[in-house]
Parts: sequence; C-alpha cells; structure tokens
Amino acid sequence: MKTYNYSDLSKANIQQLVQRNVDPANEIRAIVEDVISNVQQNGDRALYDYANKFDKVTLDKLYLDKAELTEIALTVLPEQKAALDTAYQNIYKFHETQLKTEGKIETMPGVTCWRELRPIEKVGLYIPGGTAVLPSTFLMLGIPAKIAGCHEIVVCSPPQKNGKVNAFIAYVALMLGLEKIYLAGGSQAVAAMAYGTETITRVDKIFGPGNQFVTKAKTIIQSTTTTAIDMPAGPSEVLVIADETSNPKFIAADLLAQAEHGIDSQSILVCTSPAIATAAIEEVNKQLSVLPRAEIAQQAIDNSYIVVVDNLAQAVDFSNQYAPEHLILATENWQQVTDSIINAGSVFLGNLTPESAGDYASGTNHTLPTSSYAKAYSGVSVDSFVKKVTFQHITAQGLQNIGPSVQILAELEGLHAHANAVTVRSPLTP
Ligand code: HSO
Ligand code: ZN
Repeated sequence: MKTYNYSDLSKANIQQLVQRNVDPANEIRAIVEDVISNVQQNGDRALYDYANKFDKVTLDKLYLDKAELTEIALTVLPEQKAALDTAYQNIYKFHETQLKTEGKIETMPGVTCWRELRPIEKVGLYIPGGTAVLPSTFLMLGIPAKIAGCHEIVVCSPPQKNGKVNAFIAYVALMLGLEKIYLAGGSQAVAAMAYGTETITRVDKIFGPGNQFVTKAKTIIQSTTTTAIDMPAGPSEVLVIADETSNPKFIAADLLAQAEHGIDSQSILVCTSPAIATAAIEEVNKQLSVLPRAEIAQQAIDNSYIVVVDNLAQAVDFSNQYAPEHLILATENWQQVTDSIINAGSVFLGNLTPESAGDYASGTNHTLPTSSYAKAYSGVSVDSFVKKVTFQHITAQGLQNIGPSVQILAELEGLHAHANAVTVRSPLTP
C-alpha cells in the first residue's frame, strides 16, 4: 500500500487522492442505452433474451412464486436461519423508530401546517447476483420498505444457471412475506422496473447496488423517466482512522473486509502512528494470503493507500474531504472526534466495532453513499421509502391574518389571480 505523509501533500495532491476512479462510464452508457430501449420496446421478450445471453439460462417464466421459493429455501441450515433472524430483528428494531410523526404547527392564529408520511406506493429492489450473492442487501432494502408500508415491492435478481435464485435470497423473500422474485438481472432489470413489461410492474423508485451496468442504468432512467432511484452507488469503500491505541490486526481485517468486495473497492488507512501503519501493512499481507477471495482483495489493496497524519484532527480533516461510505474510528479516543465528523455514510466507533457488524446484523443500513456522495446523501432508511406530504388548514380568522401578506406578495410578483384567490374569500373573514 502506498503511504503518503499528510504534511507533504498539497491541496491539489489531496484533491487527487480523495477522487474515486472517475469511471470511463461512457463506454458503458451506449451498451446500457441499447438494453433499456430493447426492454422498453420488447418487454418480456427482451428479458428472456438477456437471460439467455448474460445469465446463460433459458427461462420458461420470468419469476419464482411462493411455492417455488419455499422449495428453494429448504436447504438453508438452522444456524443460518438463526443468524438471518437475528439480523432481521436488529435491522427491524433500528429502522422501526424512523417512522416518526410530526406535530401540527400553527404558524399564525388560524393557520395550521403539518407533514404526514405516505409510503411510496411501488418500489423496486434490485438484489445483485454476481461474484457475491448478498441476501443481507435484500434485508437492508426489504425491511425499511415493509416498515414504510410500500404497497407493492417488486424484487428483481438475476437467475442462476439453474433458473433459480440462491436459497438465502429465497429464504429472505419468505421472511419479508413477499410473493415473488422476478428473474432479471443487470441493466435489463432496472429498465423493466422503470418501464414495466407484461410481467413486471413499473415502479416509482428503484433501490439497490449493482455493477457498473446496473448503476449506469439507474442514472439513465432517473433522468429519462419518472422513476426515481435511491442513490448513485459506486464501488464500496472504507476509511480507517487509527492511532497508537489501535490494533494493527483489527485494522488489517477491516481493510480486507472491504477489499474483498471487488477489485475496485478502496480501503484507506489514515494513521497518526507510523509504527502502527507499518504493522498494519504487514498484517494485511499476512491475512490477505489466506483469504478465499485473495485475488480480488489484492487488486483492491493495490488501489488503496495510507496517509500518515500528525494528529487525529488532521485525520478527521482528511476523512471529511474523502467522505467515505464507511468510517472506522479504530481508536480508544473516538469520543474526542465524533463531533468533527461531517462527511461519512456510516461510522464505526472504537476498536471492537467491526464494519462487518453493520454490513450484516447490528441494525444500521448498509446501503450507503459511496464515491464522496456522503457529502450530500444519507444512506438508505425508512425515509427513502416514504414521502412527506404537507397539509394546511386556514380558518376565517387565519385568512384574515395571512390574507393581506399573500395579496401584497402576489401583486409584487404581478400575479393578480393569486391575489384574487384571497380577495374572493375575504367577505367570509370575520
Ligand atoms: N459493505 C457492503 C455491504 C455488504 N457487505 C453486504 C457484506 N455484504 C456495502 O456497504
Ligand atoms: Zn461489506
């Protein structure tokens, strides 16, 4: 891992370091646009063709129903069910509290305003099925969608070569009380949920991570259709802040947990102690060599770096500029720094809080903003599945109180009809 000294870095150097692979995605755009228009024009037919072409399977129908999911889920072992149950309970408990109702506000006597939550009616969840099938992502999207009360939850996941999904995905579908999983992957699944096909319902918002094709399709449909997306999701990343109280073994394990996601993942260490940084590198090499996904993790580590800083304040400053998806404060002194964290998707405090706890089971959501989007975006939560509709009610006395201001403001904007909407009601005020 390349090591930099913070004090040697110019502003421009830092700018360059915190920049993620700006993807040469325009090559991908043309392919994805083609897929989207094929699905738009040919619906199910296009999905069957893409299953053949990309997933190498000939499907006789585009979904698995509850009976089939139940059959597939039979191979899930009792201890695996128990772990999924623990994750489900904790994620549910944490997200449930996010459904808050706000009070009514009387802005002037007789003028009352408030907001009410309404679920997004139809949501689409994309559950990837590439090099790692992630049932945990299904929980992270399905649970808040359920809590929000979304009426229709459409789930697409790529079929395996046997024309099914894996047993854990099927089991999670049953835990969530879903009736079906649609067998579509990649940008074609996103297109299907944005435009609808004979089989797949068009949805109002699409959620979920995916490869570059899925992400590209989400960004395209966001600007060309009325279907919204959760957030632009790039390769996963972690930034670990460490000092002399950190444990190099733990640091290395956390860096590698992120690195094994994909060759384009990034694992950054920002450390006040050169000795701990050196020990962490040694540990990375040691732990990496025995990982089943060593080849992937190695490439991600090659694409990662260490910054040695003078103090924790500098570390946080760098981290805020990087705006990591996951931030680990691997220090006993984490209380000193939490207030100064501004840009991060999800933060893990102290030496005993591995990021993987949040990936699976502690309760927080793992669908988080990457590629510095943490500067402006939050991770997925129940909020992502609801809209907040404002309501207001004005009494006769309220109209008398607010009416003149509205009339004057309408006239100064030259919008006489707006003023009139008050004027015609004025005889009814006290
Ligand atoms: N770290 C990933 C989520 C995940 N990890 C799923 C394991 N499974 C992105 O936040
Ligand atoms: Zn992870």
